[in-house]
Amino acid sequence: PHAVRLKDYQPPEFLIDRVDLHFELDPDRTLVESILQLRRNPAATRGDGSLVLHGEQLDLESIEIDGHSLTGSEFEVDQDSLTLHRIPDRFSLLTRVRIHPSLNTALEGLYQSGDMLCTQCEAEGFRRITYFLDRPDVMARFTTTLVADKARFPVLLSNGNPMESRDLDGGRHLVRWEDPFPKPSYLFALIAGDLRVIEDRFTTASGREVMLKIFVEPQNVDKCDHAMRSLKKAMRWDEERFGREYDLDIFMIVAVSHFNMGAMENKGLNVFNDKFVLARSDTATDVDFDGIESVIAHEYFHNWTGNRITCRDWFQLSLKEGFTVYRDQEFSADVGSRGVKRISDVRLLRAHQFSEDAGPMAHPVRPDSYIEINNFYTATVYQKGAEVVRMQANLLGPETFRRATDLYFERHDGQAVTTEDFVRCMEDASGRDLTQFRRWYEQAGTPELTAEGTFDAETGVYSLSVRQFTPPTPGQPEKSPLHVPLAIGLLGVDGEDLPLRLEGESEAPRAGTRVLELREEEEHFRFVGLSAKPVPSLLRAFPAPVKLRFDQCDEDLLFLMAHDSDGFNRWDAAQTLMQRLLLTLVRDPDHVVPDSFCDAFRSALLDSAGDQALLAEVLTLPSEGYLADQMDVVDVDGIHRAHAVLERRIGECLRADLLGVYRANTGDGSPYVFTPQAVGRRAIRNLALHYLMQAPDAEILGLCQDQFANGDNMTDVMAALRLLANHGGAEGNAALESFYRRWSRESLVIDKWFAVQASCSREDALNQVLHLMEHPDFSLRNPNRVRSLVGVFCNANQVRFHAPDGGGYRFLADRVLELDPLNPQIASRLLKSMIRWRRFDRVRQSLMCAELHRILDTEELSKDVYEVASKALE
Ligand code: BAL
Ligand code: ZN
Repeated sequence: PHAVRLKDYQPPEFLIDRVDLHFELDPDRTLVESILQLRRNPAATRGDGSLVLHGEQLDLESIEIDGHSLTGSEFEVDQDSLTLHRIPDRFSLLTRVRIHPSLNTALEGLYQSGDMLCTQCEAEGFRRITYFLDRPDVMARFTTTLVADKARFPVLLSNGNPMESRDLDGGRHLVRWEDPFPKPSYLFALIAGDLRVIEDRFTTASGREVMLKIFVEPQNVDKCDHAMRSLKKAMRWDEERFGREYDLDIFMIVAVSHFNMGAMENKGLNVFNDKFVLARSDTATDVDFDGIESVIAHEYFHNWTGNRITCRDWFQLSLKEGFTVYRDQEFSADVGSRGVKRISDVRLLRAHQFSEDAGPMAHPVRPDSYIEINNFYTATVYQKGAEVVRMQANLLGPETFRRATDLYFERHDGQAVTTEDFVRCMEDASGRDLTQFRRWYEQAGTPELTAEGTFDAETGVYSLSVRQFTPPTPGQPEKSPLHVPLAIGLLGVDGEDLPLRLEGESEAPRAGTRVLELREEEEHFRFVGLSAKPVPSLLRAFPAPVKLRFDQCDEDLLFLMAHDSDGFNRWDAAQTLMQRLLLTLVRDPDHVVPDSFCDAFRSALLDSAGDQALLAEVLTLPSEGYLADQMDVVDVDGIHRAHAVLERRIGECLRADLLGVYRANTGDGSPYVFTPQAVGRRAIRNLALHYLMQAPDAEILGLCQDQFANGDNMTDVMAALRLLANHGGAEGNAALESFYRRWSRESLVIDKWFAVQASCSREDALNQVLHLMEHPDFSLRNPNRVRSLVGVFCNANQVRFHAPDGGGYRFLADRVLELDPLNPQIASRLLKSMIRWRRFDRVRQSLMCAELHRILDTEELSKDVYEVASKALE
């Protein structure tokens, strides 16, 4: 397989103005007739005059140019293209092809999910539907006619507005859709199925009525209210915050059970993994409700950031994804708790993106080469991309940033553009020079800031020096300094914010946070007018995706944890303290957890004035995976043991306090609500139960069993089930059995049942997972099922996946090889859990390496898996 490079980008030689598609739908054998209106692109550099269309796995039946059938000598077809020679500058091309949705296990293009037919075209799936210029800079107006058996497929959907609907002979019917907005092929969608619809209406800011429809399989009609509420909230928010109105008369969402990603923003017809649509309080947890709200918003926001303005090429993926993630993060912060949202976003960034940036697949936010673009739907493109937008928003300030995004929408509406075009709008609207800032898009790796501070009591000056360094990443041995916004505060002896006056400034700014803009490798700042040694609070609200090395003593961290006006840094101080203690316990298993730690934990726990969700974040230990990232050589067993020791110690020494918090936050019998307050109460209560269950006596076990049996919502039931399953024994087995019996008909709940067992740290976890692979409900063909069993075991069960006998690695490699011919995207995503093998001890290194070689030596690997395995071994 060869790499595609950004530097080789060429504009398309032809443009497509109109596309008329006609589908005769049949799961086994669908006919696709396509008529394209093509013309030469005046902006293209002339090639040899021929036209090369993308096409894969298509059985070509006939071709016509301007009504004339072509003979075999007038075109060439190979595995991935159709080449036409000697063609006019402007012409109409008709192709007829057959495709086979029921055999499509890769879930790209048109495929069968349960009883329905659906599509997934991003990034390059449209070429599995018909011959086309399947690249995002070719934007065309689509008309789609769908013909199918009416009894089997009563609902037929595509992009845009419905224009015609009529019955045909033989029990068939026809529906025609027209999308007035030019779009790239990756935004095409069609759906055919026996679906129920939930309807609502939305009146836009300018007074237009939009029909909102959510389509689901019949058994799920009672699980759509939250999704509909979320959609309406998102539509209103985008009008208010970004001035963006919806543009069609109808907006549709369809929930499908077999889906590779979370969801897809096809124009007017968003197709969703049903996990991000369906929720009832007894079947979905708070995390699910939250995920639905943000994914519905994310896909809706793409209508402007992705669809109206799209990417010129796939290297620009972050243009739409980074910006849209930023927008959905801001939405969630506005409708929920901003502080908690920031913490959970940074937790995710540190856990996934920082580790990606430190591994063999590290790449810039705007990558410059790929073998398979599906491998680049990554935490770097999405989450770091969002941080890069956030930094620009913060550098510009809210009003200027809004002017800059208005300019972006006005200047580029209807175009396929680049991240460079985005940054230029930021510059043009603000007058700022972002030349150096652009390096954030170009350089991979997580920058490390090393800070040192000293206080001179005689002069009242606090001196801060900051060095920045970005480690080498594949293909980028040396980095240049970045433009880094560093938000800081200084706390006085009573914990209040001090004014931050830099030497040479005549006026003292107001007390609070100040943003320093770093540009050089090393910079020095002198804050004057201080009467006592301050406690510095650096990186407030996490202003840049960097690691900070700053040697702060435990006392200062405890002080920040108690007093920092910045909620994020209160949390971060607690995390640093816990991380320090845990790493000490890893190195020295005999280390005694100091009473001062329990005291600090207790006073935070009993601070009932605070936001409970924030408190739960503060009191949650850093994960085993995150601790692993802090070690040069990962000590898998030591980390697991240290984690267990500390959790048990918290449970024992704070038993009475935890029980008090548990009881104080027990529901009053009123029905489930998804509000930040209610979510916070459930979070702190279940965290208390979690610590209590680390060394449970009969009373605690009884509480947990009671919560499992009588909990009136899935958040509480799942929390108790997870604890009982980890506790094991008869109680654990009984809970798992009863849960299965109760929910065996709810596929998304059964995913949870698989996931709980896959994450269970009991010693025979791998055997249990192997046993579950034989369960009648397990299928390699359903990505959600694969993720909940195989994915969870390999990513969320560090100690068992990395068992020293290599059983976990063999298991993963076997699954990757089994899945690759079926669904390469899912296979390659799973494989990523083994690519950072160099961080482990020699025994584990050689075991992982052997499995990676076994994969790479396999014939007919997909590009997806080949790219990940080969880069891992480079
Ligand atoms: N565009 C793929 C799914 C998403 O990021 O919204
Ligand atoms: Zn997206």
